[in-house]
Amino acid sequence: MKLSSANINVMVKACRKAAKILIRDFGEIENLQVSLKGPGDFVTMSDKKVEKILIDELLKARPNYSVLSEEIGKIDNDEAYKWIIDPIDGTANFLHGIPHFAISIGLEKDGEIICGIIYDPIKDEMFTAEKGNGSYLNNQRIRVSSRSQLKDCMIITGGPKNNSNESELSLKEYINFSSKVLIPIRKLGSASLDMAYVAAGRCDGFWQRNLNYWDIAAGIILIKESGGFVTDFNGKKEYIQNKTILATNAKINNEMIKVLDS
Ligand code: 2AM
Ligand code: CA
Repeated sequence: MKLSSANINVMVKACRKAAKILIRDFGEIENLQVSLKGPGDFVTMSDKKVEKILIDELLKARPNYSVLSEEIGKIDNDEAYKWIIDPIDGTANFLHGIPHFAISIGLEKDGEIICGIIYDPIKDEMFTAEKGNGSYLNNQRIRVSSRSQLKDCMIITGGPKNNSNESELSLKEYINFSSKVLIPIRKLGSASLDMAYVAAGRCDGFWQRNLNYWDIAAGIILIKESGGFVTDFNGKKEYIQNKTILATNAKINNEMIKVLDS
């Protein structure tokens, strides 16, 4: 059992409150699939409702902190601290009634992520991490896997979106990785959960292009605090500017960079 900081407690509380709405709305999706209009507008509403609860709760506890969130964008307050929020990560899964999506919240201080939580409300899996204090799944310590040979690894990715001008590159990377691993590459549809799964040792490596900061903010600290590496495709720390992210168990980092470079 770990001791959580006040900030993690604030994040968990906000997340659990918002998750109640998310679970209730997910239960409605099945009915809407068969309706003529489909669940599109309903999901957009859901996304906004969840975001509002999260921001209201987080700012109630920390009124001076700034916010960056997928739907509303930026709220500028305190210079040092910023909540980075993705209310539903894995929106397409949610819309199709597939129970694999998450709420993701990161806390940045002076440009560095210091806390993160990723919550899968359907499986009731709460991933939390804090700088210097390790990564946890439902209060149990988690660590990255120890596999050191890429061929034995479970590798995951996401994208490309059909309007991406880097589709060809992404598909080439997919082909290259596919020829190196025995288990076919997984695409689970939620970047934050992909990173949480690497942190928990369920998967060994994750790469993706064109993600936004809110997709990866919480995942970054989870990976670091579970003993993994997070870099861009060049092995540098410019994953936000370069919009390429590689998260691994550390052991296969160099091998994955070589494949991305080939
Ligand atoms: P979302 O559900 O919040 O939109 C699917 O591959 C994952 O990538 C999801 O986490 C999805 O987040 C995210 N994603 C967001 N923007 C993307 C983009 N431009 N290209 C690929 N994936 C994107
Ligand atoms: Ca997202």
